[in-house]
Amino acid sequence: MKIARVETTIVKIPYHHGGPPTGFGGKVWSTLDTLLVRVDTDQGLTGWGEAFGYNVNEATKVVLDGFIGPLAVGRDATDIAGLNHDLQKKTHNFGRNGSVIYAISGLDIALWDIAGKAAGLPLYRLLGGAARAQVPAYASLMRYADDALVRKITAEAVGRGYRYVKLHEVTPSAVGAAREAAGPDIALTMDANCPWTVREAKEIARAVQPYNLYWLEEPVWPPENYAGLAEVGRASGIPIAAGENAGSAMDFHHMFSAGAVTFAQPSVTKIGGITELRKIMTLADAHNVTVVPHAPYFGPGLLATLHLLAAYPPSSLFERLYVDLEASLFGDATDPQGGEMRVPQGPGLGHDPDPTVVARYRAT
Ligand code: SMN
Ligand code: MG
Repeated sequence: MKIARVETTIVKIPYHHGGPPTGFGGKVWSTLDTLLVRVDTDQGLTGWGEAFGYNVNEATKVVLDGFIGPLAVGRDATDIAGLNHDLQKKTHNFGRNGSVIYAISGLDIALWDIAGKAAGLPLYRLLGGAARAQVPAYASLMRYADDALVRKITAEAVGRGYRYVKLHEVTPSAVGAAREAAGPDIALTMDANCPWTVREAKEIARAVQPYNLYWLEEPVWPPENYAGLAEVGRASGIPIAAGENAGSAMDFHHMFSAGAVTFAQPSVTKIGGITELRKIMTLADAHNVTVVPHAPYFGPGLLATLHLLAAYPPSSLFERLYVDLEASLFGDATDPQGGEMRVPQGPGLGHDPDPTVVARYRAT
């Protein structure tokens, strides 16, 4: 079975989150955007993947359309690991981290979808998972930079059944506000997105100690300062989480060797897809690290992450970005119920993007 075609579409869906317009990476997000990767085989099977993402969707699309897609056409669609390895080697000098590996990730997810469909099995079964109906999720709040809003939205997320809440805030007072709203029994985490020197990070970590954080995520600049992360973790006793900005399993090897993290956060649409993420799960096991994938997205990457978690024995968490979308690519499959996400039970990823939603919200 050969890869006959690789096609990309960007879908932009309006959303709300209970606060004023916000976003990540210096951009205000008025829509939540998904880069869909459709792969057709010469045997008539179609798979769907998702490549990261958001602010670089247009760039990743160009890489898929002009570089990775053409390299993949004509290759054996069932040789997923072989093709992933070959593409990584061929393209290494054009970007081990960024749009090139994101493009390979989207392709890899689509090929796993095809493999599941060909076998007639949900992906988590193919990955060796037992029947598992749901996985617990954490509410990943947008950045509000407003303690009153943090208090309100945290209370709302807990009211919706979440037992785990992540803040994208950078002040101890915001964490205090969230702790007050959540009460003592909810696991609270703080994602700073790499702002501080090691010394500054240690000070902030000391200041948030009373709030009993479940993890502190990416406190240090730059993200690959693994020794710095290890130092903050040691000094504060707060478990450190990181990994969404790593580019490969080898990056995680360095991270784990430095003792940098308690929680590893590879992102399936960034790291090289399901193939690369599974390597990291094995590596993490050997280092006594728990994988909690980065997954603030709503396309096939969300579904792929659910399958990976369903096939991952240590108990872990799904990251559900705490926003409400105007429309969903997969009906109610992207909605949590009582703080848990349902694991799709259909073949492959379990759902194809709804063509009416794609047609209505497609940007390209
Ligand atoms: C994040 C990164 C990129 C886009 C959205 C959110 C954030 C997370 O760091 O961990 O979800
Ligand atoms: Mg993060």
